[in-house]
Amino acid sequence: MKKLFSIFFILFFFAINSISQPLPVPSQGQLAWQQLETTAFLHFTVNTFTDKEWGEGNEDPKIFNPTAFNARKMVKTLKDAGFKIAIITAKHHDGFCLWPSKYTSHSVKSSLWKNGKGDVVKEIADACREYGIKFGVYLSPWDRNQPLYGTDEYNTYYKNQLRELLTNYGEVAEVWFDGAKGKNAKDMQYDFPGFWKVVRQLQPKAVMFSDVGPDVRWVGNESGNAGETCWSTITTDGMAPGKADPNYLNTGDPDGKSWIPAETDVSIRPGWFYHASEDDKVKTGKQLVDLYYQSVGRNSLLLLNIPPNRQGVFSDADVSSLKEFRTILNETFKNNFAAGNTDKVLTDKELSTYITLKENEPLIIDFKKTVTFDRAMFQENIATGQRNEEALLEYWDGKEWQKINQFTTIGYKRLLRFPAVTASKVRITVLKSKQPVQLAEAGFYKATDKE
Ligand code: FUL
Repeated sequence: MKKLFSIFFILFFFAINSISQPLPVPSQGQLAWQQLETTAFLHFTVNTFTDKEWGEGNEDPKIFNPTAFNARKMVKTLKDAGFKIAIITAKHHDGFCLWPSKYTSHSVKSSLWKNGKGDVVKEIADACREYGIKFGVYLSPWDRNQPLYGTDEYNTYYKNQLRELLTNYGEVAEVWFDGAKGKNAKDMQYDFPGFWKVVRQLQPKAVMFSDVGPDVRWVGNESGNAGETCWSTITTDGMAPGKADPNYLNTGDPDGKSWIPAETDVSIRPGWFYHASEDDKVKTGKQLVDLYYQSVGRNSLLLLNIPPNRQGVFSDADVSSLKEFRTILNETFKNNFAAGNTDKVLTDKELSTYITLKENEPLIIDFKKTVTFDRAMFQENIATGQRNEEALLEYWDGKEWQKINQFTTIGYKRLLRFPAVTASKVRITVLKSKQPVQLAEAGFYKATDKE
């Protein structure tokens, strides 16, 4: 009887464990954000005029004087290059505000630019609306100018500034909370829960970035590299902005309790701010395309920084790299060989329509003719969570299946690059997954010669 009971108990234990646990899923806002793919950062402040990366906080506001500031021109360049948000450094670590804040005189209102009547944040926000891209703000918690810094009143000052930015400039799609702080900076306990509450109240649709969310997380480096394995889930227990393991953030955690996808921030130049000495170090269009594969192609989102120069526009080298970047992407992904040759849900560009793939039950895609391709793309219906852990892509050589690539996570998007293969069919096999994979999209492409 005792033995029977133990057997029953063991069977019961396995049965319970095989029932799938609910996976973390994205909010509507996170889901929409992920699909933006390419977003832009604009680092602009007194540093642009002092040639520094981190200002000291004691800069004379008069030095901020772009000679030909043109928000519309910059935003149009971003729009044409396919960027979906522009995030402006409303205030960087030096404390200088690009908008005329009521709470400090250390801002554009004390500058020579437009005789102190200008507002960079407003001009960027208006241009974004005009060209139909989203608008976001970066407001550095670390402030080297504000005398209140280090006291609890600074939290009030910071929230007041957030309120200005989130009430006076229309819809804000993303708010960036930077965890960076110098080693010798004063001690300061930031009221992050309070900051986040202000955002939720005033801009409920905005996603909030910090190292550890609450909505989107840092990818763990500034070189534009999401992990080859990249989960949109992490567990944030014991972590805070500025206090998280970059390696953990880079790959995420298959068993993470919260959906907090990775954002890959990287600059088109070595520095975040404009320096004339880096005019010949602007990444080429091809290098930007590599960044796209390493971020968007690894279940992340590319946040590319293009710093305005001292005139207040993008430099020519940056603009031509952006154009080359978009041309290459458009040409490479123009023609999907799977279109018309497979269940149409896989090429309808809808994440919510999918084919369910169980482990070791391959899906064959027959191109119905011989084609040559060197890029593959997969997407999961992430609305129900991220599921694929390991998959295999093969092609039919006329006699047997040959391996093209074995890879790990898919998530929102996985892009694979491999030496050109000529074949008439491929098959994809999920080898390991948290739950059956809802494969929403599949694509096979031949990269343009420009890539
Ligand atoms: C970092 C900052 O210290 C850099 O200056 C830059 O703003 C980058 C995006 O974040 O933490």
